[in-house]
Amino acid sequence: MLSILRKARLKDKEMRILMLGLDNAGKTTIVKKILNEDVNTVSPTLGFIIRTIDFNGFRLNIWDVGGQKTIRSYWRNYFEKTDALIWVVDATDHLRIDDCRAELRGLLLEERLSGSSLLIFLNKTDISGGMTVEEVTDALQLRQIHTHRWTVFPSSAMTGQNLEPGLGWVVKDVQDRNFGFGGQ
Ligand code: G3D
Repeated sequence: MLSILRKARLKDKEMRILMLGLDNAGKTTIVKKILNEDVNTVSPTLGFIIRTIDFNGFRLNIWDVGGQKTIRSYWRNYFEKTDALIWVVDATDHLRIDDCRAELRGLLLEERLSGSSLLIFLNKTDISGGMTVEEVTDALQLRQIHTHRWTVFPSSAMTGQNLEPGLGWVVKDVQDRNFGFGGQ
């Protein structure tokens, strides 16, 4: 049933994308950069923000939900009908990478997210000394994920590096999953 609804929505050229990650990873800044807004004026997201982006012929409804520890238990309220999960990792946050792995692992066990594509933005790569894609792939044990199609894009919300290619991957993967290769 859910998959029928999902396909109907895709026919309407709409996708629902949930953007999650630990607080301070850069979620809100990424959305602002994609929308060409000033990235120097972000304040922590306490609730959630929904932003709509027209991209590659699709209307992407991106739900940016705050990541502070105290509000992570509310994430589950946003899972319904999610086409893709964008998990944002702060490449410079070595200290919380285990926390980051645990939160991601918990999310992937959620049944309501089972049909979603997983894009990982390894963000803040404009800052030197951050973790590499290889290091984060190991630290988050991504190769053990067989329940979701996933990929990692190194990104920067400051320079805009890889933000559009990342969204491009999401849109294509959601289409392919729902309609088979070359979906329409
Ligand atoms: P969140 O929505 O995940 O909680 P924010 O994170 O978007 O609020 O970003 C948290 C801080 O990281 C912000 O700095 C923001 O400017 C910074 N930031 C986000 N993405 C990048 C990036 O790619 N590169 C760099 N260098 N900084 C980034 P402040 O100083 O406002 O806390």
